[in-house]
Amino acid sequence: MQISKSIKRVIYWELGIPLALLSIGIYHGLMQVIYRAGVLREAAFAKLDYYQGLTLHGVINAVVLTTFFSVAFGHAVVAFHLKKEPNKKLAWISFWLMTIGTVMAAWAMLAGKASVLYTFYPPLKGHPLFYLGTALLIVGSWIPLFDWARLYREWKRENRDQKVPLAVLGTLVNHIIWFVCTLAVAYEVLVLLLPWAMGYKPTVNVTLARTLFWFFGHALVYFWLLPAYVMFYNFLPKLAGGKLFSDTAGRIAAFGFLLFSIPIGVHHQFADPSITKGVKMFQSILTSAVAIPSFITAFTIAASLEYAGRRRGSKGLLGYFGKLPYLDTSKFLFAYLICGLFLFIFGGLTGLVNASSVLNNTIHNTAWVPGHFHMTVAGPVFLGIIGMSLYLYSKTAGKRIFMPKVAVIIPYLWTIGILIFSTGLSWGGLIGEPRRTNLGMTYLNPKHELFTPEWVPTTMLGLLGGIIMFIAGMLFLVVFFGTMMRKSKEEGVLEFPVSETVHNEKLVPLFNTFKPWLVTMAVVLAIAYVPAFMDATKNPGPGAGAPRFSPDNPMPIENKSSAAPAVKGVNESKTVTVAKQ
Ligand code: HEM
Ligand SMILES: [Cu+2]
Repeated sequence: MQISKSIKRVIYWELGIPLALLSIGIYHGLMQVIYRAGVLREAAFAKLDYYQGLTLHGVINAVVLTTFFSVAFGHAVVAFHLKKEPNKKLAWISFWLMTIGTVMAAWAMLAGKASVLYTFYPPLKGHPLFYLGTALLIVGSWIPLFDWARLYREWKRENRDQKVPLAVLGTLVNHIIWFVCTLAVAYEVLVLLLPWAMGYKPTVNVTLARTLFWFFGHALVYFWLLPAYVMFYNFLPKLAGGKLFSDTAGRIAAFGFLLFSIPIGVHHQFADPSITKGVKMFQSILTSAVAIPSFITAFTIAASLEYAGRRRGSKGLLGYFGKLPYLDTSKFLFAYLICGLFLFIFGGLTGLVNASSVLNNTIHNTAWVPGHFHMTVAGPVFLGIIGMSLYLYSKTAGKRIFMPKVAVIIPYLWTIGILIFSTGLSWGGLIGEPRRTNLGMTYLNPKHELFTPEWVPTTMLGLLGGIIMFIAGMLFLVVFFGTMMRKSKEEGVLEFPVSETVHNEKLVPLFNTFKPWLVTMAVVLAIAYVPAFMDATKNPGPGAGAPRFSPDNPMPIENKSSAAPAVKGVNESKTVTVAKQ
């Protein structure tokens, strides 16, 4: 279909800005593996410090890129499936709020005033503009949901007995999750952190801030993932040359995420002392419930791929894997999605270890954790985002892909990189290698008394995998911006490879409406989170909470004068790796 120039332009900017920033994000990924392997034994390189780089890496890759993309993709999905255009003015207001917020946060990070990592746990204090910028980015990303909901209601009125298109359902579910979970982080930022960072309040309740953060933070991972799920259900079967096995399964999975993706955030706080065992136990069990929509998806997509393979003449139990269009440049998006799906198997399995409160003790804050989540957020999420960005841009702009053969190889190269990288980090984690630590300063420096030779092979694997990922990432940027620089060859249209379904399943009213699900969502949330917030409020820590700390100093900011000797000691011995977890 055709959409207006104005909406096209919003989409292009929302794809292009975060991808341009990705060059900084990926550069710091490479730097981290270099420091960690002990190749660099400095606190900083090119005037950018390890933690400053790690903050830029986490914020750009995992927050800015994912949020901009989800909004752009949502505009396209809603417009395409409902045949209704989003409101131009609102789309631009949302874009500008997100962009101004990003610029503010980027300035604070690049100026070295907010090296607090993307989790910005207090008592580490960042510059107020960092918090304000993040809040603006979030508020900007709320706006489209209300506009899409209006289009959805209009469409419903005109199409009473029809199923809501699955892609639209997934997009709305995703942004409802996002709206609800970001309310908590907005409260954390605006009510707890900003007044404290600006000096109006002397202390902050660290546990409460962390609990609010993870109310948001776990749901955030589903916000990352759901656009990829929309692609797996709606586009992957068609790209593979088949049909979607069950569309009802997709609806059940989407509503399952609505219920279970928020009330499980405490599984990131198994080691927080102020939260009682019962709350941890309950949320640990609910975490297992989230495996249900994931398994539904895994089986449905596998069945759809099998259907595609058999249509192409495959034989035997698993023969269909041999018949898929892995290197077909005209279907390059298939390669991105199938690689993402493959990585997700390992991401899911390692995630089960994290989710078990007992096993979690073994891997908590070790390199295992980034080993795990690069197979999710840098797996299906990232590959879905970059593959779809290229697809969406080239279709709507009517441009041919720059270097199509390279475009189709990139996801395989990335996958090989991640498999090596994550093997190194996971193995390292199991033998105690810490995450969020500039290992080159101490543990991976042979001249240092803390040198730990067991971590040489693990960090070397991390380095090798990281270099391959870096090359693949840079090649993608060349392909994407190379495509942008080309002249349009044909008229651009908004088009998606939409899959038909194998069976024409009956419309089940329960899976065609939001109301009962939203009510149940509120009930489950209250049961899971009221006790958690009560625990956190009851235990603010000694005094009324913690004072402000800067990332490079173990003494509170207010006590600078008395801290001077201690800091000197730390710098001299270089034995302390700043603990930020
Ligand atoms: C060239 C590619 C990449 C490399 C080499 C790389 C490497 C790393 C390493 C070594 C860490 C752990 C550092 C530490 O804990 O000390 C890390 C953390 C992280 N990475 Fe990546 N990464 C890459 C791409 C990505 C992508 C594409 C995403 C997301 C879309 C991502 C998201 C994250 C996040 C969220 C963290 C956690 C930051 C924190 O602990 O605060 N990375 N990365
Ligand atoms: Cu989680």
